[in-house]
Amino acid sequence: MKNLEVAEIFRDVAKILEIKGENVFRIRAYERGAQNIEALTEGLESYIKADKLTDIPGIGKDLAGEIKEFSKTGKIKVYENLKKTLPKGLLELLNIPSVGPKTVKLLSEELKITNLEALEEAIKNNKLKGVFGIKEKTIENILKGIQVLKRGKERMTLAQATFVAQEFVNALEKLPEVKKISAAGSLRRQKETVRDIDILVISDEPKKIMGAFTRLPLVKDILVEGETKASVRTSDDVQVDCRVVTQKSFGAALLYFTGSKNFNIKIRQIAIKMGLKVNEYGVFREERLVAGRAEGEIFKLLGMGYIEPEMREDTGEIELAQEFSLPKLIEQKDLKGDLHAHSLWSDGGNTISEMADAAKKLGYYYIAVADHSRSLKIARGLSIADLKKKKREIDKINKSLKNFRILFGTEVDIDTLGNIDYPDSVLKGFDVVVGAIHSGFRQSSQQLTRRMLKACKNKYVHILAHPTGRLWGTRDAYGIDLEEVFNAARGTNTHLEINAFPNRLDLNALHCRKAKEMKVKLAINTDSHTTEQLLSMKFGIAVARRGWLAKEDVINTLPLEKLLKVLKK
Ligand code: DGT
Ligand code: CA
Repeated sequence: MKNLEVAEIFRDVAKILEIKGENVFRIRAYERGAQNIEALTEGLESYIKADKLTDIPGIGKDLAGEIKEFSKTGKIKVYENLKKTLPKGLLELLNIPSVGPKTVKLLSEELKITNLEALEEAIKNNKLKGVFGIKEKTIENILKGIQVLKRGKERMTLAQATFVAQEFVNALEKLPEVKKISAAGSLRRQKETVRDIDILVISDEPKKIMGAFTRLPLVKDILVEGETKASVRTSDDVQVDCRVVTQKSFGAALLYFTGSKNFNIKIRQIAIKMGLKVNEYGVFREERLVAGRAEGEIFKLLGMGYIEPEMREDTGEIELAQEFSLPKLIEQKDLKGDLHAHSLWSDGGNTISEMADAAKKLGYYYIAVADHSRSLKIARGLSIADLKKKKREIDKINKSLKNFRILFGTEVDIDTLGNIDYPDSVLKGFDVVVGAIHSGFRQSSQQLTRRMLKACKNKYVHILAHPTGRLWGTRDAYGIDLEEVFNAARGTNTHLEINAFPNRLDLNALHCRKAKEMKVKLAINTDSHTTEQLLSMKFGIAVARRGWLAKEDVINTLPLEKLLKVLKK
């Protein structure tokens, strides 16, 4: 159980109660509970064990009971029941940035607006203008927020798609009729978002596979069921397509269904020039099958090197493959550590020691525990006095570790004017300083860019975290001039981050290519708040690979001593 999960539920309860116009004291109680849980330095489990939940300020008998319930069942009934009392789409309105419970209440009571679509319609028909003093600018922001949310609904994050696909693969793999199974489509290309999941199976008994696939417990509706192809929808409304092919066509089918579409078109054109025909069944000369079992033999036949799925977008990779000069893409095993993680010292859910153990188990040699800085009160940013205590704890643990080092880090706030939240005298004591913007997202592009440039110029800021601030489904990237930031970064030996947190993936793949072109080195970090989140590294790797990065382009592939040298500005 994570403290922040419980806090988030309590906040949601408070919001629902406010929409329903319930007792103010009850609303406040949940808000205060949420706030105080966020402020804890220990996990809620340890309070349960010691039977001391009610010692937490703001946690009375009721809330304590709900925390215990969540620990046992993963749910809180009060919350589940409350959700049911609201029209289905209403809670979603709360997810729109700049829309709070008061507005939602007004919208639903006065205008009978209870979902995103209705709100969008109302704005388009000018129904919100002049109502309850909502300003023109706010309406504009609401509309923008709706677009972001809607896009988030149409496509899922790579992490969600990976999870759903894995469930299907795990279930199907068990069938004796399945000889081989692989994801295809945008998921195999590791695109940052995925519309639907494509799965490819080798089997000589397609009917059995189709039967099993469409009857899996995860499946809610069957959209299409054919002899060798079926489409289903899961209970989470994710569409999954499954195709069965024979062994001798597997490579051709994998190539075709991995795409992308533009990539396929270019490949087909190249084949035609060579007198060949490529389709999902194989490569044919006249009517004779000349290749198809494996992707490798098809690339070879077409006179090119093997193109990794992540690169297949027809943005120059095919030409490089024809010259056999594709980059060797970075892999997970190249990484030596993670340079951005949190602990219970700020808003994380695990101790420094737990984070270090988990990182060590992943095969890393270092982890920078970079907790928030003093101004970020909401995330329990550390005062200068706290930093001294934290440093002592790190030193002590490091003494007991072999072949692994906890780096004393900070995710330091870059304020609205570009000032850094700790003075240089404090900054210079850190091993790793990760600078980040957490406020003033609505500033102009120039202002935001200026903040980043100023941070680059600071002698002690090593890495700029989640540089564009994008949160998939919640917030678009803010308009910084990345090219200018890359220039400044190169000039000052500052590095930019690929934040691997599933709804961030920031920088994105295109930014990575640009950074590489401009000779800026990047760090791939998870921004983990718990030990499990360290596993998100694979999504950061996906972005890097889609951005054509090699091991040399990423600083946390370096062994510790070299890394520390590279960080010096
Ligand atoms: P998505 O699902 O929107 O995230 O992206 P994809 O790439 O998975 O697209 P999807 O599911 O429509 O199709 C899977 C693959 O099938 C796609 O990457 C390439 C291939 N494909 C689909 N439609 C066409 C087409 O019209 N022409 C060609 N050459 N290939 C296609
Ligand atoms: Ca797809």
